[in-house]
Amino acid sequence: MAMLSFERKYRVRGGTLIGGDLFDFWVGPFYVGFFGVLTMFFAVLGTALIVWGAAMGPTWNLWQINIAPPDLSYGLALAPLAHGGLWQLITICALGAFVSWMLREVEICRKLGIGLHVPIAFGVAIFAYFVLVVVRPLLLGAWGHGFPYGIFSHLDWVSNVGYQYLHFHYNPAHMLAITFFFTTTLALSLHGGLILSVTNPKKGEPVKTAEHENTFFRDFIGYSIGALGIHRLGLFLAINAGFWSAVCIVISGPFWTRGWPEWWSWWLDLPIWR
Ligand code: 07D
Ligand code: 07D
Ligand code: U10
Repeated sequence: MAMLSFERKYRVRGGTLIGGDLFDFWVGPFYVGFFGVLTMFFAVLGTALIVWGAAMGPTWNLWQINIAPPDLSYGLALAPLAHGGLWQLITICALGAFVSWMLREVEICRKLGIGLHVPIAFGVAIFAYFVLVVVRPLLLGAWGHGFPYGIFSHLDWVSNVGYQYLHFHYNPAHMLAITFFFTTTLALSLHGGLILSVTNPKKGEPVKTAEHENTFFRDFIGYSIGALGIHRLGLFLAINAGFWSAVCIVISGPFWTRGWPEWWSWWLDLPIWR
């Protein structure tokens, strides 16, 4: 079915989570829905607050604009706008926009009658952000532990926090997260490469089939995970990358306050060596 006639067929009312028929329409290619309006509301407001913060600051250089969280001395209190209050409001807007965006994905899935895999995957990214700017600051007792909103300033934060634990690479959950990130790119490159190699043959050659795909990997590594399997694996790897990232940062501070290399002394302390 051509795309245009498919869209006409499926673009019917229903499947919304809230608001019934209100906002159940499309603008150009975009489905709107209650959560589309909510996304727009939070995104426009959040961006306006960032621009306001930039206007207060010393620079309009896009790379250097920085909206910092409150000083640690404010603890978990609300801060004055110019001293981190803006960061607090922007964080609320960001979470509002991300969660609304995810729920808009859910509504689209429901309309199409497909699974909720995409919104669930996005939920893991939101979870990692939520851990960085809400869970960890709450556990440490100050909003000042959140990361600053700025292109370069957030890099400084990552580096500084990393060195607070001497050598962040020794954080075992960071190792797991990195391994999942690397494996995700390996899996996507193998999958992208394999699909292109069978569906985009040289001129005059026929398009190949699933048997070719399976045989390639059976010849190569003795096993083929299959067409459905590689997508399950991809989602599993990517979700774990985000999940273990959240774990690696939430344990740094709330559950382990010394350098990460020291954590490994449990290995040296094993009774087996004594
Ligand atoms: C390609 C999808 C498109 C999304 C894009 C990002 C904005 C920000 C805001 C000026 C893959 C749009 C950017 C809306 C503009 C202002 C105030 C996704 C794609 C193109 N980071 N990070 C970047 C964010 C964190 C880290 C780039 C966001 C953590 C490192 C971009 C968040 C830690 C490096 C960016 C976030 C961290 C970057 C490219 C939120 C650990 C880089 C991102 C909301 C996760 C790289 C100058 C990209 C870079 C980079 C955005 C959080 C570490 C500006 C929105 C605190 C080490 N980050 N980041 O392609 O070049 O993502 O930085 O959590 O080296 Mg970051
Ligand atoms: C948080 C992004 C969420 C995004 C959302 C959507 C918009 C809309 C609109 C485009 C989680 C935003 C959307 C704004 C845009 C339009 C239209 C994703 C998030 C919801 N590290 N490290 C990680 C590596 C070192 C340190 C994670 C590698 C050093 C700290 C990952 C190396 C030190 C933290 C990772 C390395 C250090 C991390 C990041 C190598 C510094 C974290 C991925 C090769 C000296 C962070 C939850 C992530 C983390 C994190 C990888 C090195 C410190 C596993 C490969 C040794 C302090 N590092 N790191 O989390 O876990 O994505 O955050 O050396 O906080 Mg690290
Ligand atoms: C995959 C796949 C596959 C495919 C695929 C893909 C994965 C095999 C079949 C998809 C993959 C790709 C296309 C590849 C490229 C993708 C990436 C590299 C990922 C990164 C993507 C990007 C960088 C692009 C990002 C672009 C975005 C997010 C679009 C931006 C859009 C908007 C800003 C509009 C969003 C729409 C909303 C929120 C709802 C609708 C709203 C409107 C249309 C605006 C009008 C507003 C209203 C009516 C509401 C009014 C608002 C109000 C009242 C609030 C006002 C508030 C105030 C304060 C003023 O596996 O299969 O192929 O293709």
